[in-house]
Amino acid sequence: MKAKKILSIGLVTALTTSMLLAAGGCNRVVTPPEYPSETGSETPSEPEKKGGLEDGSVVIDDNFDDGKYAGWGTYSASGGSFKIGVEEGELFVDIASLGSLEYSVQVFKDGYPLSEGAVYTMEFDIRSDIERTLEWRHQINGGDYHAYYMEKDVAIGPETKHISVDWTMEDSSDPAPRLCFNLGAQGGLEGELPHKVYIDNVKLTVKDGSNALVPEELEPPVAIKVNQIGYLPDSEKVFTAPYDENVSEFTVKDASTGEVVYTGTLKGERLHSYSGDGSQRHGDFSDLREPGTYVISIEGYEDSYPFTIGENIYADVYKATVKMLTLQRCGTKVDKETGGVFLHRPCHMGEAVIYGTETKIDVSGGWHDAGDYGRYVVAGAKTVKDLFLAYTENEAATGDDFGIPESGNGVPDILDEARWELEFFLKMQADNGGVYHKVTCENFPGVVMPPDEIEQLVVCPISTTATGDFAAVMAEAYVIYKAIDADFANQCLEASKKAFAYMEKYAAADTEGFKNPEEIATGEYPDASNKDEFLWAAVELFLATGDNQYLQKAIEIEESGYSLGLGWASMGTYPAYDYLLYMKNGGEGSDRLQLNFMNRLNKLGKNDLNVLEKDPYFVSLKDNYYWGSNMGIADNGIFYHMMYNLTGEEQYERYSKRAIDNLFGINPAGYCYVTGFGTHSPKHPHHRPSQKMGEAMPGMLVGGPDCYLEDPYAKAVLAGKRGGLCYIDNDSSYSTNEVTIYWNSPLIYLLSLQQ
Ligand code: G3I
Ligand code: 9MR
Ligand code: ZN
Repeated sequence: MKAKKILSIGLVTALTTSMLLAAGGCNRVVTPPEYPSETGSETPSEPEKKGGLEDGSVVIDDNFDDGKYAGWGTYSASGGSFKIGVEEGELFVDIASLGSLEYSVQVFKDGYPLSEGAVYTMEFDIRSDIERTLEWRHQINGGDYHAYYMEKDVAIGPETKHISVDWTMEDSSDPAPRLCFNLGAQGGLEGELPHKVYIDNVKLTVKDGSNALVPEELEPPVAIKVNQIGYLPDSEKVFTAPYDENVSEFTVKDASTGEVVYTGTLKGERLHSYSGDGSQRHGDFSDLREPGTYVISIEGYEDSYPFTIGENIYADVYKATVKMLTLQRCGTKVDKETGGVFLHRPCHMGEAVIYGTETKIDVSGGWHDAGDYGRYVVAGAKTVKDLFLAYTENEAATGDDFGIPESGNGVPDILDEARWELEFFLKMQADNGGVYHKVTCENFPGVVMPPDEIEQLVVCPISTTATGDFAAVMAEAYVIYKAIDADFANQCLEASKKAFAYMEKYAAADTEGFKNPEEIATGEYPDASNKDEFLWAAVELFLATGDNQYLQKAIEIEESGYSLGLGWASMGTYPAYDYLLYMKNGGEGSDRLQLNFMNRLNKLGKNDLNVLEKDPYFVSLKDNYYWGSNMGIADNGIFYHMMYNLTGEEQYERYSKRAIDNLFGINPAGYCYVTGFGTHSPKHPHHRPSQKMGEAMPGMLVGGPDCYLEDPYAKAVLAGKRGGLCYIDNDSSYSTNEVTIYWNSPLIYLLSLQQ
């Protein structure tokens, strides 16, 4: 409705999606947990399938009278340019350029559900300064973005038009659809520009809800959590179950015969869960060594998922996690033998234009980052480093028979795979030594196979984080490939030195890090601090060459502050560990640097141990599950193993292994988070090839719980959930259910230790 003054204005720059939604977050007010209660003694009630919605119930009711437009956002692509805001109680869209697509100018509303079988009345008022048309639609917000209901070519002009339509939702219920007003180019429309369109009194009501199917509540996880893949015969074998004063015993039963093969006592300690799923406790059946497939049974609870005790039980998942990288290869075909249904023609073979120039270069190769097909240097560097660690730590485990194209060539497959990325990296280095941050198209593609993303590739500007990472992995590549292919190794070392020289010139001046250029909407990988990357480069170059200038630089950076970590942004733990191991093995260097590194790692390690000992799921995140939390858990597994190697303290080794138990099922949501493995694993990852083929590519670790609810689907279905329960197996939820090369790689490392 119209009001007198201009109340608020939002500005949209081209090619960004701005979410004007209420922010999620773990410090948000949460509703109390529904399951299980703090005593943990209740089993969950069966989810009900409720039928029907009340007639007349209001789903959307926005009249903009308060000047706000919560839940509304904008998307623009292919040249659309516009602003939105509220003026006199109406939502206005001030269009400067239509772009080339209907949705080049898109105003949308999120945050409402649609129920299958319901008859809705959709109403709104609309007018425009000029005679033009618009398209409006309710659509799925992800995947193929198909419409549930839409009208095209609706004529509008200066006279307010009241639209009122009844329609039936025929698709499956969708808890997070999107209502879109597409105001870009409509079949040759060339109206006067700029012009304004005004939207008001947007209302969606249930006209007839008698046949509506209301979605079931999310099914609660099975209460007894086990490592769904299983346990090695001589390993410690633990599980997690709700704390319950009424029972003290558990049994392990043969999964097929039901015969009890082991009886044990549940541990007494009551462990607080940060995920709102009640107190928990542990059980231990390490003494059971007999190979077989079993379940855990506790009176009053559903049996656990089955698990296996046996030698080599991680061999298949290990190979599959490595092969995922092969299947993510870009600039090549994936044949049927390697890829099965995920085979495809060579992809992304065209030259890429260097941003802001007309120069085109060949940057083919490397791995697709994730569910999208971008190739990002900082992400690739972490992945390569984890593969190097797996190789140097346990060379025996890095076989030559993983079923990748180079299998059987006499070089460990893990090194063949890493080299695929390194060859691409070499193409990403500019003449001045700097390394381009990434190569992607301007926007994320739709749900298409890799060769069907055919938009122009753009090489984005050099970043110091990419350059530092590049220098580090290239220096280590020299060491690793020296005996395999000396020419390649030398090429890596030269490239590393060149990148390092660039860092010496430009790193200090760069305090902001890479930012997406205006037209580019793909993954940003922002990171304002390049010190850890620079430190990493200095340490690896010192280890590769023994040259003191690099050691001096490492000392200087270390003393000026940097962040530890094994992620794509903070990576200081890699150089710290590599240097400490070198010194431990009798290397010559700076004792002071050794002491500083060790002090920092010890502090971090001890802090973690304190939390880990009290956490039911063996993680130190407490309730802070962020985007890619499974990487955090896997990275910590690496860190604890590093600490074990450095200190010999058994507790670290114990928790390093527990990271695998967590990822394979002992977590709040009860998933084995690797596609294709375990009984309850993700089936609908946000991964375009999997979405396109209608089945999950195996061997991929999904991102896992993200309590900040960073996509519309997660916002809709996970509201009120906490910590490790903020996970949803739906391909629209890119913030919890995407996959990436650098979430797989720490798991590859952990599994390599178990071979
Ligand atoms: O780590 C902090 C945590 O300490 C803090 O408490 C919390 C709340 O502010 O935020 C955490 O940071 C999060 C960060 O990931 C952790 O790495 C950010 O909120 C979160 O937005 C950020 O998400 C990143 C996401 O891109 C969006 O930029 C993911 O790490 C990153 O893995 C993901 O990467 C995408 C690429 O852009 C594109 N390709 C797919 C890939 C995977 O989804
Ligand atoms: O598919 C994209 C995924 O690979 C990214 O990690 C994610 C975060 O940047 O974004 C996904 O793309 C979504 C985009 O950000 C917003 N519109 C919907 C896209 C996915 O359906
Ligand atoms: Zn490709």
